Amino acid sequence: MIIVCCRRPIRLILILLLTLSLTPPASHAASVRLRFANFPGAGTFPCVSMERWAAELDKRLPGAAVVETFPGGTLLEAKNMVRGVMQGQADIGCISLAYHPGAYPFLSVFELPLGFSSAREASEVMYDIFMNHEVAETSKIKVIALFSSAPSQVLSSKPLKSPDDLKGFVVRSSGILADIAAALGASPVSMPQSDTPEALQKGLVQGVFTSFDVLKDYNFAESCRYGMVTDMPVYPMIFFMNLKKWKALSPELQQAIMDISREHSLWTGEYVDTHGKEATAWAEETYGFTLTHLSPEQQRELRARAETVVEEWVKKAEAKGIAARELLAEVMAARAALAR
Ligand code: DTR
Repeated sequence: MIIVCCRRPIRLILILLLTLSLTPPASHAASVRLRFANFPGAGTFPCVSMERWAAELDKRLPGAAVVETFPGGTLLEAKNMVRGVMQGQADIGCISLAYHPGAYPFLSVFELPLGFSSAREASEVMYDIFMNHEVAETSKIKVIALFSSAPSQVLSSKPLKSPDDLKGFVVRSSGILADIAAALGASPVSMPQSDTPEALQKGLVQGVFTSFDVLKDYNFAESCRYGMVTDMPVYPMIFFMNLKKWKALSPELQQAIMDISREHSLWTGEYVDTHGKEATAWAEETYGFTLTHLSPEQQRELRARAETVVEEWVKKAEAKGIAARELLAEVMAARAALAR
């Protein structure tokens, strides 16, 4: 505290100088510690995105936050991520919405076969539509980024030559993607991506329904030497914050977080698109990974089978109070506008 009753100005100056020298630099004084939990391993795209988010925030507002990152489920795992962040064990978390069937009736529209050709495109549509709506299902958390994986393909430990080979094929998938796998004739087993390496190793599943990045990042190419290009839906994901922690942040820090939010979401989509291509080339070189490309007719047939899940989604979403048909139309229009 500054003493204002000093008689001599020199003493006042000395006290002022002393006070200033004892006060740490502004950026340190204001530094907030943010613990960011993520469920997959450090090299996977959600974790690359997490590290980049921390770096971008520091560029935007240097020293305002110290972000401690916890990849690989070291602080929270896929299944307890939402509860853990809401209870304050971490300040920020990452989830793949498909691991929580029924919990995100609005955002689950992005798990449907809507023809997204890339994660970049899906992330942009998802981000803009989410930000334009009051979304009830996320009212108890603060969403700070939204993005998706790239379109889903089948990675397999046995050769798959045609859609008929998918019959009875035991494949890891989650959420609506699991329903789609079933509609394609496969036998889906739901589990988070982070549990899949063990399931593949133990032979509990014969393959994975996901994007190509994991061929390299989880070394799935070692056991999955074959792939089928199915171009099925993306998996939507979010970064989200504990709401109380969010509200306690300074307006400047809140602003900085939202300033980087859209650009970072789109960056993540673009990153996983590019990385998926690199991972495929790497798998071909390293393990002789081979891809089956379907004929246009076979692709149409698969798409038609996959689309049978849409009506079911509409019913479920409407039962949860979502204007499902309007939302679907809005997503399709936004996708078409981007593709133009
Ligand atoms: N398969 C989806 C999304 C996904 C794609 N690559 C990764 C890597 C790490 C975690 C998730 C994903 C999923 O399981 O969520």
